[in-house]
Amino acid sequence: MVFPKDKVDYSLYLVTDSGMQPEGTTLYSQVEAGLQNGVTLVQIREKDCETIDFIKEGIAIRKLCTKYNVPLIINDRIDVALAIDADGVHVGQEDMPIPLVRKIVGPDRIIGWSVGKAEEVKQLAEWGPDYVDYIGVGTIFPTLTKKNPKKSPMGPQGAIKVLDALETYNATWCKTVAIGGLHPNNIPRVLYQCVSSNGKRALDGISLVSDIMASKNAAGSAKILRDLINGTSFKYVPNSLVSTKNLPTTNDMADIIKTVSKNRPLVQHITNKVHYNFGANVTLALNSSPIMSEIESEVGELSLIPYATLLLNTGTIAPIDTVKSALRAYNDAKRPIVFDPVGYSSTTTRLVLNDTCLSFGQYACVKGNSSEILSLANLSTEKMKGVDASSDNMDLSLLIKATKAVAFQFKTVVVCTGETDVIADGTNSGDYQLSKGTGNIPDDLMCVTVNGGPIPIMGDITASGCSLGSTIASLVGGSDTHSLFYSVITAVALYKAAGKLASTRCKGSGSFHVELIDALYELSHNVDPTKWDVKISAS
Ligand code: 3NM
Ligand code: MG
Repeated sequence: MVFPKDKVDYSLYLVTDSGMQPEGTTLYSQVEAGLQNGVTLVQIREKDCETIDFIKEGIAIRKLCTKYNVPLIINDRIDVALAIDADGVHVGQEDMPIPLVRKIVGPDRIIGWSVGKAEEVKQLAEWGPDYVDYIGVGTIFPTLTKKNPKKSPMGPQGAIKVLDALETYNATWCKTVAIGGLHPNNIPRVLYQCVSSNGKRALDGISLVSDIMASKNAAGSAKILRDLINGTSFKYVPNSLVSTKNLPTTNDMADIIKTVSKNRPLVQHITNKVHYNFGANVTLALNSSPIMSEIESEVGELSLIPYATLLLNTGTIAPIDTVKSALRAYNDAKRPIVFDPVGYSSTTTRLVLNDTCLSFGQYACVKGNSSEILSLANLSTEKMKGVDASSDNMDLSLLIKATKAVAFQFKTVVVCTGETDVIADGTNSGDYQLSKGTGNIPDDLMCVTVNGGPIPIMGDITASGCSLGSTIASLVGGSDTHSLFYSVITAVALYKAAGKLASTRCKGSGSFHVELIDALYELSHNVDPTKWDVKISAS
């Protein structure tokens, strides 16, 4: 009797790889340590092994899995799976075609399939519920485990596309596990972000090799993974991720600015050269401390300084390894990261670079102009139609739709800048859960607009948009007692109010530069948001 398909728990799926286990352990002892500490499914994966050795190992692990009542899957070798009476097989795109696999293994055994692209889901749906029972979705992140990798890492965003395809084709029977480069530092983020765009489906589990197989303490490693997978709340900023209503009061906003002045956050800028001096002065005007550092070896220390915050602006980019280290350091320290994907997809280089940044970090806030946010939301063609065919009002509704879509996808607060700024909260209170999704859709997200009328001179100075990034970073980093959404709204409103004030005082673009810093200084030292000339509305 094989393990009943409907009883399979995909949550923590251990795939073996002989040869990586540390001295003093065996493949068997590593698998047993996993099974004793929360592994719910085991796959034996042997790529260079004599059949006789595969069979011997298979029989031993078969007994072990039976003892712990956990199903056993065999990678690729259908003959071995049948010979040792495994509960299922796992095959890749270039292995035996699924209909033939099903013909051989019969209706009851589990069949798993490796899926690396959303397009592959169509085939799975055409075969229908009697063929593929689950898919391994990957490669998510780079891994040294898979020799000769044929796929480049897809990141959480690639996995979301696969989940979306399963929803599109209504493949409700098919379970999903993510695989590739998964470790405790990224698993909560992957589980949190990987939700289909209709909110109905999340991953059913995490599949991995080295985190357990190569561990000197496999029991301890499995326990850590189990706890993360059982978790329901991902905390990546000191601020609350719960906002009870759309709009902060003027008291909330005043309190946020005063708290920032008290805490004086360190704002590390990894930014473009044009923004260096202005961004540092804007940060200082807000009672915060700028540091313009791109030194990889110090990001760890900087991220541990109380109230440290990272602004990552991709206008001119630091070495990608520095960026990845900084993202890792600030995420590990649970300190906020604000991302400004400059020229998001204007060239292929920028697209790859920005997507890499997006796939390697969890952001507190993503801030972009309308074309950046529309591209991120994959709505830029619609935008062109909109510009041709419709009123400004229609345009704003498209921007709101795009802002919400990006916020939902990256589970972050998104700011889309323009004459009317749009801010949407996609953080879902930091909640995550296997399988279930969020239960809402992007259109349901809390969203506000901030309007102060046109300030055309903003476009006549350089780095004015980048410095909104500095302002957001200062406020989210310094205001730990308030929600992330409120802190971002306050930053956007403060910056707009200062822009308005400066535009009435300046003589031209040169003095506007100076007046803007003066106005930010004034509004954050003499705090009274009731006097700001901006309108914040729920939308
Ligand atoms: N399959 P680790 S990635 C076995 O992308 C395997 O289909 C992959 O190992 C795929 O957890 C992978 O050590 C290796 O990164 C995963
Ligand atoms: Mg294979």
